[in-house]
Amino acid sequence: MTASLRLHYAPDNASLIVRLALEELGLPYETILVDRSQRAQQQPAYLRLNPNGTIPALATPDGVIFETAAILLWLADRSGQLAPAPQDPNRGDMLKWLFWCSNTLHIDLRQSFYPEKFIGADPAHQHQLRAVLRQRLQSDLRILEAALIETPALSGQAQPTLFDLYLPCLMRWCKLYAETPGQPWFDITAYPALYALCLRAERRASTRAAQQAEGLGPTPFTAPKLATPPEGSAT
Ligand SMILES: N[C@@H](CCC(=O)N[C@@H](CS)C(=O)NCC(=O)O)C(=O)O
Repeated sequence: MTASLRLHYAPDNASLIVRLALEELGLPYETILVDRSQRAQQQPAYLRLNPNGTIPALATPDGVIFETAAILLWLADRSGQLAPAPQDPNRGDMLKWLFWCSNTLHIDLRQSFYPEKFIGADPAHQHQLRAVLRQRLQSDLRILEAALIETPALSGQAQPTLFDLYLPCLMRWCKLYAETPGQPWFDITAYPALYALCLRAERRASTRAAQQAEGLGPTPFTAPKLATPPEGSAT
């Protein structure tokens, strides 16, 4: 039988967050590799799915959904899991932090991964942008840590929320891709609530499935190493 959900993914890309959600929900799905070594995300076949050329895209019976946060919200609403329902008093907190993760933290990270897309090819300009982003990311992390302390329901102890899936991946990428060689600035243990959330994530079966499928290594969120995936490449 063909699964009705098809995740267009590349290892250790934002599609990892969606994989974790699909695993957590126990939904059957297929994965289709977007071969970044061939820049498949910019080829016409993929651009027909997601005209932005960004990974992930999730093909569903309702059509293709792109944007990680939109996919997470769609899955949460359809399943009745991972997030408060529309009438729940906690819904507003979930929405505001989900949009913040996607519009602020994820975007600040994305700019530090691909400075050339935002400031051009000049290495001096890129260096300057990265320095600004480092400050921004440190501020983002302080804001996020405070939010997790002030609003504990954002994270689920027994039942994970979508933040328990989204945030560990963002923390992984802070360490792996937002630091410049020889200039470490990110220490997850400086943010105890975020650290605890990442430790919980590493104990879940959904993480084990993703570790295996994408070669994420033994401590993918608290002490990440570059992925060694069985297929495809992260960049
Ligand atoms: N706003 C997008 C961002 C996704 C994103 O940054 N994807 C990266 C991989 S982690 C990507 O597609 N990079 C390839 C490229 O930009 O060419 C989302 O939330 O889905």
